[in-house]
Amino acid sequence: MSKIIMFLVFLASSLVSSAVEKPNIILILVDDMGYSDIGCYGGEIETPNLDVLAANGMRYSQMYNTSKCTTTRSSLLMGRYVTGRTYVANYLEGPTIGEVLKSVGYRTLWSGKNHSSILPPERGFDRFYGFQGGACNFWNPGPTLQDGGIFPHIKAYEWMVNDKWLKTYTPEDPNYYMTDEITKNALKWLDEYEKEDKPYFLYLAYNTPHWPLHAPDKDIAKYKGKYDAGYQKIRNARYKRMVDMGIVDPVVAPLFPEEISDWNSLSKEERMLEAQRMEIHAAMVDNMDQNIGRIIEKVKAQGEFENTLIVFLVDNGASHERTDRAHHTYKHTGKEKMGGVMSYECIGKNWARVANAPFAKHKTTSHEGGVCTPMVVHWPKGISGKNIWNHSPSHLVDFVPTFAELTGAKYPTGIKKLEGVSLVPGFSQKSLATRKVPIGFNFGGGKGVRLENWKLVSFKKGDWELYNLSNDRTETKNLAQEMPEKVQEMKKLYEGWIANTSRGLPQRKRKE
Ligand SMILES: [Ca+2]
Repeated sequence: MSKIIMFLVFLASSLVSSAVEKPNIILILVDDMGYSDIGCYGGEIETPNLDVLAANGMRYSQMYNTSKCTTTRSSLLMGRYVTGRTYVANYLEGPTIGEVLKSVGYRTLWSGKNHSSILPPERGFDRFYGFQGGACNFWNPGPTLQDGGIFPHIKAYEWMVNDKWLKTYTPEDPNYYMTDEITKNALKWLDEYEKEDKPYFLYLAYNTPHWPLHAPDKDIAKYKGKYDAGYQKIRNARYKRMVDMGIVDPVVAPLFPEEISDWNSLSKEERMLEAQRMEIHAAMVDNMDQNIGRIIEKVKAQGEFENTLIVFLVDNGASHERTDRAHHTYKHTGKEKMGGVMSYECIGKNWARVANAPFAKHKTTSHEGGVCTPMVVHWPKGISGKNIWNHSPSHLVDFVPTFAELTGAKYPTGIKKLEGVSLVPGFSQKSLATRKVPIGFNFGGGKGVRLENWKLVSFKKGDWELYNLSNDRTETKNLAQEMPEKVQEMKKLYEGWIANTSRGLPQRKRKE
């Protein structure tokens, strides 16, 4: 019996009938967005739909991802830490989140980005629309234009569209925009399965606001001139809003003193281009929120809103990477319209540091700006209270234990135990028992470990840094010199954790 089939047998035997109606679960994962980009986390970007979910639900202040797309997505799928630069988890170590939920009767749907090496329809997902890789041109993911003309494309990934695998995907619709299409597919499935007597798990993996910066003109127009004040002023204004909204305590979480270029040292033209980049980033986030609004509207229209758990989070902090062209030999003229199909702009490190305020650093680092994500959770039937902040340190490996507890699914025994803990007690505002297991971080040059309020972290060849997050949430006072014994204790914890994570298997290719 193959290992995968064995997991499914284990899981099927755990099928329980429950008097309580199982909730639908909508898990929304977005890509490379900053901690304070959305309105309900202090951002100036308009996100009314998420803000309403937050006002009627719960926000997390210390939820963690892995600092990078691939490891986050693999960790989320498997409920296990996937680390290193390997990009590939050991998918035979246990069932996927889709398989876990399918075993207790869920309809499992996945629309958007994959970026793991599994094929969703083979591993627990009834339906998949989306692509296998990390980033696409939002206007056209294919290698040619609709009229067959060549344009500056990124690596053209395999797509699944209308339940068929395609080597490359050039949509017929000249007005195609990926974020909208990811939503449209999800809405189509919700209609298709409306009469079915099964709860659903919808994994909505939007690629936005990842590079390249692409957004509809009408959304960009809303932000015209909004970023002309420059990096420092926008970052300070965000921080002030976070303080005024009670999101951060200025004593415990001063704004991290990031190195950011002096806006006034830029030429007039550079300032204009930089402001334009952030306008498009804002438009992408705004557009994403509009799409989330369409999903909410559908769930309400189907009478399912009260018993649908909606979770929103980001796969890693905003990206410092500077890329302004496609990955191939197209010769850029410099006259491509920014935000259009021919352009490949990104926000770069200065705006990333604004987007990640109040934290330090960015994507790929294990500092808070790399790994701490906003998380909004909404579930009228299951969350007691409204407008609540949850301050328990948590990690996306907690989703499998959480969803298993909520649905009665039994994770197989006899294999490596799950490393996460269930977030369910927090939904009824019960304090989580102090988390006894560490939360670990490792991607590329970033590594770290957190237990209770202590965090040990380093980046590239830097020394270990030690922080007490209970009184220094933004990692401004490194205690490593003062407390060498604590460093040693945390280092041991890190080494024990990393030895147990999933690393380094060869990537598996899809068979024809
Ligand atoms: Ca990402």
